[in-house]
Amino acid sequence: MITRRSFIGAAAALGATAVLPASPVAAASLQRLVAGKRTIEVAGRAAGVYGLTNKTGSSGLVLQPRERFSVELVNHLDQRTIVHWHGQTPPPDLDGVADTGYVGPLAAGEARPFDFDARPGTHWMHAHHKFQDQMLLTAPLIVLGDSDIRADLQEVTLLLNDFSFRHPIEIFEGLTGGLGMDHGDGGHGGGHSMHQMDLNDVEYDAFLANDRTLDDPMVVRTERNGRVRLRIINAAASTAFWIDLEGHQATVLAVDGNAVRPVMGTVFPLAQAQRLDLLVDVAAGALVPVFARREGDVARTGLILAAPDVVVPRFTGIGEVAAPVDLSLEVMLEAAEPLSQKTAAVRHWVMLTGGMSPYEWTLNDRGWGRRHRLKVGRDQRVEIGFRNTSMMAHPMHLHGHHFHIIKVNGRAVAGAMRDTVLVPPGSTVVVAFDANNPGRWLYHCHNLYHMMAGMMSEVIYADEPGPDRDGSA
Ligand SMILES: [Cu+2]
Repeated sequence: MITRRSFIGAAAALGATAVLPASPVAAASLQRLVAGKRTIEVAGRAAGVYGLTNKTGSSGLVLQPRERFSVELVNHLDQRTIVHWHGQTPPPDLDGVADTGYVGPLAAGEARPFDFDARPGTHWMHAHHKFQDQMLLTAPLIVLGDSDIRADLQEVTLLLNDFSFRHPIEIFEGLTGGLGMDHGDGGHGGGHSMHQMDLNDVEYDAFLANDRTLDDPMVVRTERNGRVRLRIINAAASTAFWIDLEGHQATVLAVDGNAVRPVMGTVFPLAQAQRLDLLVDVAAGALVPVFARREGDVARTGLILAAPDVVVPRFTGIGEVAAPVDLSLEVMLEAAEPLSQKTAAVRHWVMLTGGMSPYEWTLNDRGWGRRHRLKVGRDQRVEIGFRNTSMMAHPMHLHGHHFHIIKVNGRAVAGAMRDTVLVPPGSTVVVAFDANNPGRWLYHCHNLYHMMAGMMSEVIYADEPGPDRDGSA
């Protein structure tokens, strides 16, 4: 029997061999990652979805300590795509987006190399093209560090998705007016019941945890008195969850791939695109359900951590109504490696604006076509204040950087380092970062439907020689 310890050791050795070639992009060293179609079963029904599959046939990538991100992305879809390496900080032309104009999307059948220094932590990858996220073109991107190897915890990754049998374009048209909002028949699609107003735009058919629903969940057998590093990724297109361990204590180790000072808890908010690393002890005879409860709804998904020999009961995807996801965890977090104390050289305010009817979501009242770019200077300390004057929460993501949360609703906080922060209705969050990755970078709401309805703009470095085109591909 191969122990986990020896498996990780062997994998690390392979990784070290694989990165030996020193040339920037040596074809032989590239890992192949295929964006393609696949079929999963959801509630007893076959569902045609997309996926990102590595050479071993599993989803996404796990990189060993100090291994480069050296990937050949291959597009096996019958349409164009491009994949963003969410949480990584590569040069702007390798960010996996087409909207900034450095590169176009990959044509059907095209392969493209990506090679850069990997940033450790729990990250993920997802399409940044049209509505392909909603088709499950999402996968984990775990970059291990030396401390992970030393800690020798049992590694478990949990990728969360929202799922509909309807095509996302149909969902979007339902939201933007193709269908009325008052088809109150409890059916699927853009119409929504009153109690969900302003929390959830979309009616889904299921919520998935590693592609499975809670009536047939993944059961992870832990070691005797096992210690698990649970890496949770909210890859859902438009759903925020509460991670709920049903009263079992866990310790927050990291958020968005950045270590924090340990915080204990039993429930944790997780907005779209955010990651949460938990240390979970599974005592002898224990069973720890890891539920992801949709905010404002009874729906839930998740996986089960079970000690050896424990009988696992059946679960259902219906629980109690969950509260709106909030900043209760955010104000308790403190980065293990915060930004230095420094006065900002430039401050920008961004109002999160727009609404449901018409379905238009904007930044400072401007959609993508009329966007105001935020200008920054190389090596400047930058502060951005997000003030949400709309009726829905917006998880705001900045590409190419990680930022420090320094103020929540007017109160200074020590704050975590993140790449995505939730800004609930009526709230203000100020983030700070050092402008150390020159280029033009997207920042946007990570609710896919809000982004596609206009809630996206750019941070652009002064004197950046990059292309100056509109980006409408
Ligand atoms: Cu939004």
